[in-house]
Amino acid sequence: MQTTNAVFPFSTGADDAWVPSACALCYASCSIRAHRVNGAVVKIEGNPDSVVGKGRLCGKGVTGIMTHYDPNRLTKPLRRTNPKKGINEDPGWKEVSWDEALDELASVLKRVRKEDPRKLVVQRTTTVTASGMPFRAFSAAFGTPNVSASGGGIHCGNGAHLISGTMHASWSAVPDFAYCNYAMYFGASKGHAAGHASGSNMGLAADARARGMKMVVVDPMANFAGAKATEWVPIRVGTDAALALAMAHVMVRELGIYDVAYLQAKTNGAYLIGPDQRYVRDTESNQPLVWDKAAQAARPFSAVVAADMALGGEFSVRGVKCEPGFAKLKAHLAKFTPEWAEGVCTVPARDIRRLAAEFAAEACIGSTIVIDGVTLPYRPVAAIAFRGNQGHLNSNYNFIAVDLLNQLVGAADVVGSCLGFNPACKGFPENGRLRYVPKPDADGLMVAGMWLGFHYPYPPTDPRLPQNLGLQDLFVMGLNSIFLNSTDQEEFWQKFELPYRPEVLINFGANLVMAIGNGEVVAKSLERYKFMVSFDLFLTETSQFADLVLPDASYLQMTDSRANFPFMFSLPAGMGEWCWPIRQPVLPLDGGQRRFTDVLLDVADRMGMRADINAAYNAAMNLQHPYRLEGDRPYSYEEICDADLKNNFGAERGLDWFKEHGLIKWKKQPQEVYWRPFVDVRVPIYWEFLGSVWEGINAICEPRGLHIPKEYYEPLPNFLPCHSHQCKKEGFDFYAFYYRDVLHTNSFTMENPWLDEAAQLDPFSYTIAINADSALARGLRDGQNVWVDSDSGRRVKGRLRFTQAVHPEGLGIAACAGHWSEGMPIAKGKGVFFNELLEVDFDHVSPINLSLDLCVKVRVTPAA
Ligand SMILES: Nc1nc2c(c(=O)[nH]1)N[C@H]1C(S)=C(S)[C@@H](COP(=O)(O)OP(=O)(O)OC[C@H]3O[C@@H](n4cnc5c(=O)[nH]c(N)nc54)[C@H](O)[C@@H]3O)O[C@H]1N2
Ligand SMILES: Nc1nc2c(c(=O)[nH]1)N[C@H]1C(S)=C(S)[C@@H](COP(=O)(O)OP(=O)(O)OC[C@H]3O[C@@H](n4cnc5c(=O)[nH]c(N)nc54)[C@H](O)[C@@H]3O)O[C@H]1N2
Ligand code: SF4
Ligand SMILES: [Mo]
Repeated sequence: MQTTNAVFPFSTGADDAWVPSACALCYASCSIRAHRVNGAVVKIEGNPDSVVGKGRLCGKGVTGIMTHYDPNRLTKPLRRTNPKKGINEDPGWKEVSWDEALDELASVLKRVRKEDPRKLVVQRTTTVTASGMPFRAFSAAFGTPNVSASGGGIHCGNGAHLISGTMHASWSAVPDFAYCNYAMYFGASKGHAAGHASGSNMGLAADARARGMKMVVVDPMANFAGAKATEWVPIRVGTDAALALAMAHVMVRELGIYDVAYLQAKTNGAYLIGPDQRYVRDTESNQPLVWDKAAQAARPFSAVVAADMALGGEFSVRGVKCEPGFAKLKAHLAKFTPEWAEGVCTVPARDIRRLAAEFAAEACIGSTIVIDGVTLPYRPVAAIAFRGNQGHLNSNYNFIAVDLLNQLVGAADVVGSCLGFNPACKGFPENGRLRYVPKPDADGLMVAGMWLGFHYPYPPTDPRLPQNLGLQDLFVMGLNSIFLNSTDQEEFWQKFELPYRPEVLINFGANLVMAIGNGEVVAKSLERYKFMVSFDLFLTETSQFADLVLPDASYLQMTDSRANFPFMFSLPAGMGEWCWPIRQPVLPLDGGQRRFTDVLLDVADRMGMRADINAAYNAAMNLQHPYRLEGDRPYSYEEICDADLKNNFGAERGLDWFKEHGLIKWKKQPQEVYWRPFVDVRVPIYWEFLGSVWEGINAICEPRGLHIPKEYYEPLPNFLPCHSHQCKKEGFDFYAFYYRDVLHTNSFTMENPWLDEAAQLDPFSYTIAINADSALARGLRDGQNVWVDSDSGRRVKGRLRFTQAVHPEGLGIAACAGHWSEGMPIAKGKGVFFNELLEVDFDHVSPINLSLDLCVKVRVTPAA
């Protein structure tokens, strides 16, 4: 274990200090050092001591000064005087004191909590991870399950997190950059523009490319990852499953290359499947049976040596015909020929065959490598995906199909392969705290050791008549939900006899009017709240709907004991070090703003809820004696952070120690990073349990007149079309999609003048990327203003930018721009509001994981 050298705080008499802290311009929370001179921050750099960001900052991180000092920041609590709400409604803001504001808020919350705490909805931006712990504690103390994360999840994570969680026990997955030789990206920019552990991954990915790692990027646009790739594979939007399944077809059926030993030992590929698509189980132990080749008999999986488990063949058990899951998969793959896939995803069949052969060969099945004296499987290939692949109606299968490529060759959490983000940790060496590791359930399938979301990815809970506004307790494969903002929310709440309605919204930063879908649709959902309070930096489009706006402190004024929420969200995968950095105030409070963390505690006190919130922090932070918060003692947030740090790192390492050192780190072990061979868990290549999930959901839905299509819950992945693929309307011949700009975070940073200036110089940040040949064939001109019309009658205006780097049918729109709020004058009117084109209703989400469909078939016509 090693701590960092305490070089930062120094004084030259006048105020001149480098303060270690953490960026918050996006959720990657890179460690920073901020240079403060005479009370002003003059420079922000990456903290080279930290593993989180590895001393790097992206362009956004560098500009944080301008976000902090933005004269358009909110400085006083504001009270709405106009009771009418709407996008074009003037709220009639009037300044009020903090006391007035918090008294009103506390009295509203007290009433609602007494009536039914579930009437409170707590909504946070995904961008500021510091809000995770405090709002988790506040919601738990209050007693509401209705917690949500803006467009987070329904755009980015419902597919990605769920499947990565089930397969890699992790929020997300990346190539093991230090050893990977062949990485395939399916709609992810990890290490190039966005994604988790962004700063660290950019360095790791650049080094990997320099080392010779081949990078194949499957994307409708060669924007960031594609631009740096060895090969860009343009794909029709929303069809990743077709390509991945065809690659699996080639590997399994044409080349016969797959990792038999891995499939036997680490997947459910040997479990026997009956004609009802369910495991054939042992009558005594209820364990799934496998065919024991040595004993020539069906036996419970835990009683058989992996190498003796049959992956093929037909067997009869108690008179029931059955086959191993892998045999089912192999048969299922027959129809996904490269020729078929070409027609769906537009990637030529010969390229699909070549990519599959390259991936299979580069996997080096059977090989090992020694790392730090430990012999480990070596599979230097990875197929990864993120937001782009899964933000669709067919989200679930898209993600499963891509990860299947890793599973087939055993490239899962071993050297060089697809790695989860730190799913196993032996704990802090001095005291073993923070230990977590995946474990098997009764069927031998993996349950993640630690999880960040609302529910564990696996096993799913039993669907029930929903009590949550988002209906995730019915649609149990969904993490975040559209029903908080959808056009059909009331219809669904009535259908499922939801016994209450939302009344109060606490919003932290989230700009949901822009982040989720069509602005008017989301606005309507906000109008129905009786009371809304918004903690914000600016008067965003969303905060304009609040009754009360509370001016927050900026990240340069914050204390956060877990800058890397909950402590590994932004820690790069792969060998290296564990690292726990904090965030601390570089600047004091000024201008009438307060830290939301303190405000939440103040509100809890005013409501008489202190004992509950102390208890909730004890649970959320897993505080143990003697650091447990006691009774209703009025701790400050700094005291809670101090307890959190001492609880994990010992009495001598409290907040003061961390303020001086910035972080603590210790070495990762190969058994942690490459945990898969050491942990006896399996993952599904045959998703047997989805059948029961469907039955449970459908049993509740069908009697209420809602049919849930079973084809989304099949045990083996398929390609299912999005609405866009079925649109045959004349003139609607482009698939509009969005992608992240390296210069901007979601809808947040367009207000930053440095980033805005850079984005204006960038050819694509604020324009609509269109394939030059396709555009010319339709008589369109580069630089022309156009209308983009969706097939359901929504429209948005923007300026075309010609390029060869976008699929001939693709229309690429960067970021989440097109602001209209007067409260963000720099951002106002810049860029294109893609989400205006999106419907927000059940018909436009994945019926299994509630991911919103983010591809739209559009017509492009010249505008005046
Ligand atoms: N077109 C398009 N739509 C998207 C996306 C996209 O890339 N393009 N991304 C999607 C995804 S995956 C996600 S997760 C969502 C994200 O959507 P949001 O969670 O709404 O995130 P942002 O748009 O980044 O907005 C961050 C907000 O937090 C506020 N904020 C920043 N720092 C602080 C702070 O310290 N305190 C307080 N109180 N507020 C702060 C800012 O004012 C800003 O309004 O958007 C989704 N929607
Ligand atoms: N710079 C920056 N960094 C960020 C953020 C940000 O806004 N800006 N937001 C943060 C958040 S909240 C998230 S969720 C992550 C998201 O990080 P990413 O997953 O990297 O996000 P995107 O750029 O939206 O999508 C990745 C790629 O998918 C492509 N794509 C779109 N549709 C499809 C498709 O159907 N198939 C395929 N194969 N590709 C497709 C896009 O062109 C894009 O290149 O980034 C985080 N980091
Ligand atoms: S990647 Fe995100 S957290 Fe890191 S420097 Fe850039 S904006 Fe800040
Ligand atoms: Mo996201």
